[in-house]
Amino acid sequence: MTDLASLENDLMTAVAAASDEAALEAVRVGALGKKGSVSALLATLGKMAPDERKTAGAAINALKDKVSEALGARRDVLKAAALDARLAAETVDVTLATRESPAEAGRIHPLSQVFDELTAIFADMGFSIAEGPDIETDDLNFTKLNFPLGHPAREMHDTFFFNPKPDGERMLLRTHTSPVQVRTMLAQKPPIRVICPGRTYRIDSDATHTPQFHQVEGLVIDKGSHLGHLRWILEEFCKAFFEVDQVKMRFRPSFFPFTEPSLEVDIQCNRQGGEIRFGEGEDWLEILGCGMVHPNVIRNCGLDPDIYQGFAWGMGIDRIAMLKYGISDLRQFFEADVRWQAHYGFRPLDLPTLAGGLSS
Ligand code: 2NL
Repeated sequence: MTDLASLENDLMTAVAAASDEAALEAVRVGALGKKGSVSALLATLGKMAPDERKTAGAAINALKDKVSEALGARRDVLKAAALDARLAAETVDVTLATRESPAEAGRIHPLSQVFDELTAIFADMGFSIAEGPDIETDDLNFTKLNFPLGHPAREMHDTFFFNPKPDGERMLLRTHTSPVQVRTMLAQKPPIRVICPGRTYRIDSDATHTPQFHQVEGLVIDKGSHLGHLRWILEEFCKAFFEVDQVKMRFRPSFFPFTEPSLEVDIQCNRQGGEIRFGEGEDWLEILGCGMVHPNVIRNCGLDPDIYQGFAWGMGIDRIAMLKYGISDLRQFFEADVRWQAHYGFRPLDLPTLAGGLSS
């Protein structure tokens, strides 16, 4: 019986040690197969005396059952492990690999941001955006706009002129975006509602002037457009742009060759605490010039001033961008310093909208 016990011990060890189903099958054949160790023991029963056969038979059959049961249990374990291994090895990754994030994230320049804000605000009021060339004719930049010959702006020291062409015409870098409005009036029939943002050029250079700067002008021409409409538009613009619920405005008389009457507009602000806040306080800040379009300009642009009238305004984009975003020196806009851009710039997909917030 010690032989049986040690055989049982060997077989159980072999079953436990079988690391896959093939190894386990080899153990089964070695024990229970035709020439297996347990089968060989069972074959000895026939030659035994009945008494001996009774006890030995029971013991050998018990061993056989025990080994069968252990083989079955071990097979279940190995089958489950094999299935787990297959499941782990055969997984299908249905996700797309993410793209590597850029080493450095770009930023939207504050001037581009303000261009987009202006577009959102005025598009909401039904304005179109009009653009024109930076290189203009003297006629569109000055003559059509009622600048008299000999006006200081027409002099070499204020305006960048190109060398005269053979026919004597002098092209120039536009000194304001007004020629875009002139082009609009020449090309379209009223009603006209446009804003014209863009680059402008004057010979001027110090802490508050750069030779190239940015303007946005607006123009409304219809049969009954008047300063009351202008006032409302500018008030809506100021509230939306400076992101305040109310802002007081003040109109002062002024002069421009292309408007009559001409006005300058100040908005209410608070300068206490080294920071300007709009829509509160007792101080005033000039933000734009405006007026009723001069009848000569309307006529010069092919419209009858006895039928059509309207208003226009103009402001410096650099200036309002500096005011809104607390930028102290105009020249920083033009330096292309990436560290400055990282601080003052905007995230590429945060497009300004009236519903989602202009600058948040
Ligand atoms: C300012 C003042 C202004 C205009 C621009 C304009 C354009 C046409 C006709 C009449 Cl086509 N006016 N533009 C009118 C008033 C003022 O700009 O201080 N800009 C920075």
